[in-house]
Amino acid sequence: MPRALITGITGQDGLYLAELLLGEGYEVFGLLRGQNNPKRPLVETTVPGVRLLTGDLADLSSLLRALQEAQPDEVYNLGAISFVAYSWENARVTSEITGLGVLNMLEAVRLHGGRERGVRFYQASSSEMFGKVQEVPQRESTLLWPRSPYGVAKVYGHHMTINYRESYGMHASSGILFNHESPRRGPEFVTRKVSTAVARVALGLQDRLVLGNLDAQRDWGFAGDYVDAMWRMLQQDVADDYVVATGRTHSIRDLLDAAFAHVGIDDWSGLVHQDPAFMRPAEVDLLVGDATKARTVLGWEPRVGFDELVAMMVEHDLAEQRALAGR
Ligand code: GDR
Repeated sequence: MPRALITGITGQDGLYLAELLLGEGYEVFGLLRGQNNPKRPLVETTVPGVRLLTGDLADLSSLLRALQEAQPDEVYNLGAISFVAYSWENARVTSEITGLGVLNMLEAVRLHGGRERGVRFYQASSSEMFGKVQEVPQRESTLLWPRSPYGVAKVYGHHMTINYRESYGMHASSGILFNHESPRRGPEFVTRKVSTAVARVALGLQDRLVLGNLDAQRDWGFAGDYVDAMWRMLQQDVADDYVVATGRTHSIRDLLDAAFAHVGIDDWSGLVHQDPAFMRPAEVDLLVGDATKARTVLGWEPRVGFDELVAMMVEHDLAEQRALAGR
């Protein structure tokens, strides 16, 4: 039975990846941070087969202990402070967890004898590293130009992953994932913020939605598809870096069009308001990825398109909000 350790098990991707690995017959371990973590019940009910270990990306010895307990064949480093807007106000802690946390995990795998034991490592890198894009679409070789403390920290983790591969011969791969969403997305991210608000407007529970920049463009895919790309990367004989994206980009306005249309509202102009509080000090204007390498080498394809993704999220939130309102 192959064994996997996932950091960031409480997040959207951790849950989807755990489901995938359990389905593939893995023994799955999840790293949980902190004392009495409030997300423990979520993990225990969503993926009951996962064995939870405690540890913190800021604490190397806790990572070593987790590796000793889990004895993993594959390590998926999904843990991070992942909300870009938060990273300006909390640049230091974002750098320590999202950046230096990667070094700690790589170093723990190395000290654990990862290369000798054949441990394979996945780093969750991000399209935010492209920031002020130097090429359209963005591919593995595109110059990185991050625009947020979060993006800078992810660049550090990405290059450190490559460095451990090159310095120590570790099987360490970096997946440069573009935005990926689902009904499990946190409410602070724009897709879920919109899908929840649209459901509540349709049910008469809310009359307006307040957003920031409506002109930014993102390449949005379905998180369930993207964890499959992570797994495929670690099944390769040779570790490498891959862009994972749909190749299609949409603005926040397109997102609003699709979400409101799903509940029969064609003109949302009176329902959406803009507030500078949601604007970012520096914006990533246009992200669109070229996943040719992932398609050809990994045989990976995104299955869920933009309209289907938005419909899935709005439907989920309609059911959830109805249930909450009925309580
Ligand atoms: P992003 O996701 O920063 O791309 O990072 P997010 O959904 O937060 O923002 C996407 C775009 O929407 C604009 N926007 C708003 N965003 C939020 N959150 N709230 C608003 O009210 C709002 N109004 C407009 C933003 O300005 C931005 O342009 C996500 C995260 O999951 C990262 O961890 C991951 O690395 C990248 O995707 C790939």
